[in-house]
Formats: sequence, structure tokens, C-alpha cells
Amino acid sequence: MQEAAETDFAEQGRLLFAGPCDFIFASAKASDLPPLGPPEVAFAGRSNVGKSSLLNALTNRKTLARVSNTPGRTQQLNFFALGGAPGAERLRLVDMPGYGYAAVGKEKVASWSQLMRDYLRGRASLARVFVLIDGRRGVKPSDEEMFDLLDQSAVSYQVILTKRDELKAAERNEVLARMTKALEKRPAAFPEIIFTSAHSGEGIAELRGSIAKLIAERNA
Ligand SMILES: Nc1nc2c(ncn2[C@@H]2O[C@H](COP(=O)(O)OP(=O)(O)O)[C@@H](O)[C@H]2O)c(=O)[nH]1
Ligand SMILES: [Mg+2]
Repeated sequence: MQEAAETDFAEQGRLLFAGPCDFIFASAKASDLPPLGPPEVAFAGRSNVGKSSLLNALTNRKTLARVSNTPGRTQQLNFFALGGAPGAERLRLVDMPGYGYAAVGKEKVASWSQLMRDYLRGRASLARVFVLIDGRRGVKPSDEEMFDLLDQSAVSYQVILTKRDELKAAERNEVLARMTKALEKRPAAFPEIIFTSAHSGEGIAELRGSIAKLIAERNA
């Protein structure tokens, strides 16, 4: 029974991400967000963690990363609609600005923090934030700050480890064990961790399935 349900979500996830996916909105401030629509899942992580690559792999497109990397948009929340035009939308993906980049000035960090804080605290349709962690590098202080912000905002979040292809099997287990331990005392963290590779495609179908499951639960 359980197994059949999981297979079902995998198929629903595949279908969800095989459909249309369109850029709909960019927000530089929380007073300027798109009107509430279907459930949203947001993606956050340090610069270079592999967020653009993962979003491309997830949606089978290059559009998301291209849009989000447009000059001026890298510091914004970029919204993408899945399933079609307003009315047919089933889910939104939110590409959050990368953090932890040393060359960014204090002012930018402050405006980034404000935008994140406002969005995370006030968004009723936000179902989950996926925090990407580089499988080779593990959790950095800026990731801990992100976890703190999510715990304080009481927003459900889940860790996605990236670049799985760079690690040997034994190393993967170690990384997973360390990550599980790091999340144990964090109240808003979802305990299950997804280990992905945008290059090999490992974990991508699993991620699609968990997003399909999440929105099915939300709509139930
Ligand atoms: N080996 C490997 N490298 C990856 C993977 N995903 C991304 N990268 C590399 O990591 C670097 C940063 O990727 P990018 O997607 O631009 O990261 P972003 O800054 O988080 O958007 C690039 O050189 C990618 O080729 C992966 O799954 N495996
Ligand atoms: Mg990027």
C-alpha cells in the first residue's frame, strides 16, 4: 500500500514538472510580491551550491537559471509558475538569492536579510523551503544563519545535498549522518534529506515526488 502511494507520487511529480513552467514575477521587496496563488516551494543556498543547475534539472529546462541570472535579478525572489497560466497554475517555484558570497557589501546583505525575513514570515502559501547544501563542503556558518532564520520564522524546511556525483559511497553516508545530526535540534527542519546530483540526475525524481506529495497534502 505504502509502496504504491510512493510510486504514485513519483509519477505525479514527473507529470507536474513535464508541464509548462513560466517565469511570472521578480520581487526586490516584500511589499511587492505576486498575489497569493497555489502552494509555493522556495530554493535557498550559498552561491555556487548548485541551485541553478538543480532547478534546471528539476524542470528539464534552462529557462529558470537564465531568468534568475539576468543582471539585476540575482538579488530578487524569482517566481515561476508550474502547470500553466493563472487559473491552471498548480505550484510555484521561488528562486531565492544566493547567500554567503564574501564580496557582497553590508548594505546588500541587509536588504537581502530584510527581503527574506519579510517573505518567510508573511507568506501563507509557502509550503516549504529547500535549503541546498554542497555535499562536498557541508554546513557553513551562513547556512546555520539560514536555518536560524527558518526556525525563527517557523517555516518548514528540508535540506537538499548537492553534487552527489563528486562523492564516493562511504563519503555520502558520512555526509548524510553529519547532516542528520546537524538538523536534530532544529524545530522546523524536515528530517528527511535528499541527496541530488544535477549532473548525473540522481535524486531528481525523488525530489519531484516529494514536492508532488507536499502539494497533495496541502490541497487535501
Ligand atoms: N559535480 C557537480 N557539479 C555541479 C553540480 N551542480 C552544479 N555543479 C557545479 O557547481 C558550480 C555552481 O553551479 P550553479 O548551478 O551555477 O550554482 P548556483 O550559484 O548555486 O546557482 C558550477 O560549476 C556547476 O557546474 C552537480 O550536481 N555535480
Ligand atoms: Mg545560480
